Amino acid sequence: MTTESTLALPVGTTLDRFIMRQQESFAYAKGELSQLLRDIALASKIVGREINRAGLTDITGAFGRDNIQGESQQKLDVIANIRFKRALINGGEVCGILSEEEDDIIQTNNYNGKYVVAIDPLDGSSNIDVNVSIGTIFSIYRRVSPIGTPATFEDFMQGGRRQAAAGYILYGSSTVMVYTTGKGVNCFTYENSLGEFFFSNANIQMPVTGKIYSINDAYYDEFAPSIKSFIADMRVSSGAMARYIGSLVGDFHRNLLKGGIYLYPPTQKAKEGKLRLLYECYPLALILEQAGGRAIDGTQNILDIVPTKVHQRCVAYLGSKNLIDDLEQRVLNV
Ligand code: AHM
Ligand code: MG
Repeated sequence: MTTESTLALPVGTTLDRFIMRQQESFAYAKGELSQLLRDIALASKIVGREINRAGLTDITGAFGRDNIQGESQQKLDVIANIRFKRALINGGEVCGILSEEEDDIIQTNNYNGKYVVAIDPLDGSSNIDVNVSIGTIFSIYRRVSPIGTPATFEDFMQGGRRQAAAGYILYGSSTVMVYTTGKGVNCFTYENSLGEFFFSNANIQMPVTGKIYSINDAYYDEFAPSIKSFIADMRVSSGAMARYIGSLVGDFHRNLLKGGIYLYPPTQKAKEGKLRLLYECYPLALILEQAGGRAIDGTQNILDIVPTKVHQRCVAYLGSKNLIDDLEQRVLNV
């Protein structure tokens, strides 16, 4: 569903104006969420600039420390984390942040901030040093803790359906920001010389089916028979294409526009899946639902998963409706 004011906005409208106009369609909106989205866009411009000149400065490679997930942090992971935190703290709308890069909830000391943000500041770490697309993924909630107090664990444990907004930034052949506030999915493309995001794809609808499947084939032997049979059938279907960048945002964005499915089943190493629920799967699941696609963990809609941990992992099948319906039948009928 897209509001009339959104529909009336032409391609080429700046992100700031779009956000302002969209705000008018929410009764009683005071502009805090709008400001928060602008803060995220600002940080993404700064991170995008750092990424673009990464090879010229000493910011590629490992930082020399592991994050909470036991994964090696890259220097750009750390820089992106600092940039997003700074923008969100200075912006003042957020009382707490959950970042993939930090163990605990980050208190911003903005006790009057009405929102919390869960974020993967730079996703696709293995692609950072080789000029391949990477991204930022974010999820926004209205806090449930009282205004005037620090953010709480419960603020982040509300579940996917209570997201106030969700989105991602893809630093690819061009930089795009895609987000939803629950009224459709819109995409904005960054114009480098002007330093602005411009409205480029209105009310994105995912094709109901597709030819693309995206999965790390190296784990094939570890997959359950239902997943293997799905992949086997995809391979022999007419026009099928395997496409896997290894950057979730890039794989997701391509499939969103062209139709297809992204799969990260359980593996021996990642028995609960690899992707993170709060700042990878929930936001992409909301975008999919808004765009007519589906996101499941095999047995349920990802948005219905009840969270228990801030860095919880999740099995993820994200894609076009018909492909997910097919996969779901196979998984459920074993
Ligand atoms: P990260 O958050 O450490 O970057 O890991 C998430 C990434 C996703 O972007 C990508 O889809 C997936 O991990 C790739 O995993 P694998 O290399 O196991 O295929
Ligand atoms: Mg990630």
